[in-house]
Amino acid sequence: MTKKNFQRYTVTAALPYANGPVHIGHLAGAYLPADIYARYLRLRGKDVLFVCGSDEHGVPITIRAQKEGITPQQAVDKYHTMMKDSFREFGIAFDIYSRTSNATHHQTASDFFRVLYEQGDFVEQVSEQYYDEKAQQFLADRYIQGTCPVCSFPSAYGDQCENCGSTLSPAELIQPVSMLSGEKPVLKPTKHWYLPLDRYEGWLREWILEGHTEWKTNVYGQCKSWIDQGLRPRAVTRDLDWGVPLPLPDTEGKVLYVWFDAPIGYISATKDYFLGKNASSGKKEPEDEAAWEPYWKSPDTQLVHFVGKDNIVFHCIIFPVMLKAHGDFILPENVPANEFLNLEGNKISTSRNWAVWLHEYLRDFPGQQDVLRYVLTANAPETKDNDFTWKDFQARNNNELVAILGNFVNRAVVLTHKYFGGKTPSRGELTDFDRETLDKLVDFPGRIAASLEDYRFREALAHLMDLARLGNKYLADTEPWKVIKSDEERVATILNIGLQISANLAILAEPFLPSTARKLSEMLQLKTAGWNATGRPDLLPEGQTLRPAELLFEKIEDDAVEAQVRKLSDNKRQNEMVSKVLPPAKPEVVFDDFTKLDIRVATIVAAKPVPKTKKLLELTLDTGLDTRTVVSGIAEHHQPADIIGKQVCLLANLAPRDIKGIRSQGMILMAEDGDGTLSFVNPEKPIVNGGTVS
Ligand code: B3M
Ligand code: ZN
Repeated sequence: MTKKNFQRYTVTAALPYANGPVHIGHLAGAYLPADIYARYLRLRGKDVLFVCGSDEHGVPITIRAQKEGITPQQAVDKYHTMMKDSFREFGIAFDIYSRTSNATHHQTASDFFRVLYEQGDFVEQVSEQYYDEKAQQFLADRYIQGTCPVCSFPSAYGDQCENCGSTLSPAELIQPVSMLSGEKPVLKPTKHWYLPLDRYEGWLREWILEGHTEWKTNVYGQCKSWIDQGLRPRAVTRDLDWGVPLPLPDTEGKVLYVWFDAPIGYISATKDYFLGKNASSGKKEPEDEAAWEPYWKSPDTQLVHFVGKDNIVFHCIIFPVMLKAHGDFILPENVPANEFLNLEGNKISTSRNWAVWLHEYLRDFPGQQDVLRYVLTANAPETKDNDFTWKDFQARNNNELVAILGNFVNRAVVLTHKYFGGKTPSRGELTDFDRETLDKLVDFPGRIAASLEDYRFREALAHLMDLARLGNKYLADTEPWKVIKSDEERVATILNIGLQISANLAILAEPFLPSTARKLSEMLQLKTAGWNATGRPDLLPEGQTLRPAELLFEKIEDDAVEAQVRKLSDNKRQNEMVSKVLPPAKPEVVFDDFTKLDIRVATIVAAKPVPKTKKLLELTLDTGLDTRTVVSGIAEHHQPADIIGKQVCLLANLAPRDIKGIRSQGMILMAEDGDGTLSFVNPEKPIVNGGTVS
């Protein structure tokens, strides 16, 4: 396929769910490559709009809200702000970071659905789905738990077993239970609207498999396998009370499926941008109502979606089918999806807290955002899953950023201050080596650009570092610090060349390391900007004064990265304890079963260890009815002296047992923590001994 010359670019990065903070996997998967690409296009003077926003609908949000005991709106408000801040801190230069719970989006998504509905693009179908009669609600797959049919794990979800990883459907779960009420759900018919993906199979084959053979192999391969397996109609509506309501009569309690509305969020965000709402770049003033349209409708706009690999099918198959069915919109030109980034050999996991959170990184490495941007790009999971390790992070900072890029620029600026009062010296006659070096410089912008335009960001960054290496080697070979003793004019030429290479680096590094590039430009007092100026050896005018030298990067010491590794293993230990101890749910009981238990409040009046045991205490209890002895296995958690006088709950009618020769009459109720420590269950205020618990 010949490359088209596009006038305009719409660059999108996946809308992250507003259900938690952002971690390095997000950054490496979609946001960094998208940002590098958008910054590069801007440097080339292209008309580019870079849009993103929070995905605020769907079950991931309602589950999070439920966990935190807040409303879905409160949850998305909280995480939207947090994510927006993290992206800004890391220099992800969206033109707009919008959100799907806003009015523009609800309107845009409803309209989109209605157009497809009116064109007859959906298939309506009634099916049986689990319903919670107590909560009076249909249950999303994630809201149903039961025993996994594959591995017998007792708390598998309706869509997946987190123990063995099997993909499930709710009907397969053994003894399904509603997570809303704990009741057994019932099957009930419900109507939904389906997008008949199967009807688009021929078109998808032609458009992707024949028309986009240039897509990354991981993306193309996934698309091919989806298409070859045969596509099935996919429901685009859900029974849920959080989302974009269906714009059809008599459909109360139904909303658009989050994966239907979320990609439309890119379009809504574009509209919001031109309406002057939430715009981050402040570039555009509110304009006429149709100003957004060329970015989504004009065939000379290149639409590019940056996503992680779990989002490929939605951006390469489902959303394009929606766009195609609608008819008014352009299709993505490319979806340069990345694979996954692992962390220290394990999959990044939010629930297991195995992650490097951006807000925590900022606290631990203030001002060092570009270091993380560098490491995540140098090690990006572009063609296969990759591993982030703190050792590699440290090594790349110390051996590459500090030792090559930072060292080169610093030498050039420091020596200029030392020998020429900080003024860019004049270039005299060039040696062959000078000419060779400058000839090489000319090639770099084109090489970096070619890699970027093919979405090979690691390679582009490697070229950039090669330019810094070229500069570093040039100074090492020409040794101006020695030559100064005999030939000041020669040193002037050497440093001029060193500074011109530095100035080129200041522009070429901008997409990758924006704050470093800014610092460097200021230090050099570089007035020229723009990609088209690069490659030239005269970006800095002779005689112009530089600012004082400032270190671009600092060494990262062992203890800083060791602390990070320790933090991760602490999280892991904590997590293993919690998941190990929590026993599975017990089978249902009836109220009569419970009333058989005679639970009473009692006071411990005496306590002593049971000889020759580690765990047992012999307790004397005033139960209000009598004074009795109970042997309890709490000696590892409580000292006798500390518990005398405490009120406890006693299972008083438990059949007596002889333990180590002592007759024990009853059992004290204890609550067990995640790490196995035991704590008394006692009334919140003093209660008369013998008071019942029910
Ligand atoms: N929110 C899934 C995710 O965060 C989803 C992406 C939407 S992109 C339109 O990975
Ligand atoms: Zn399982």
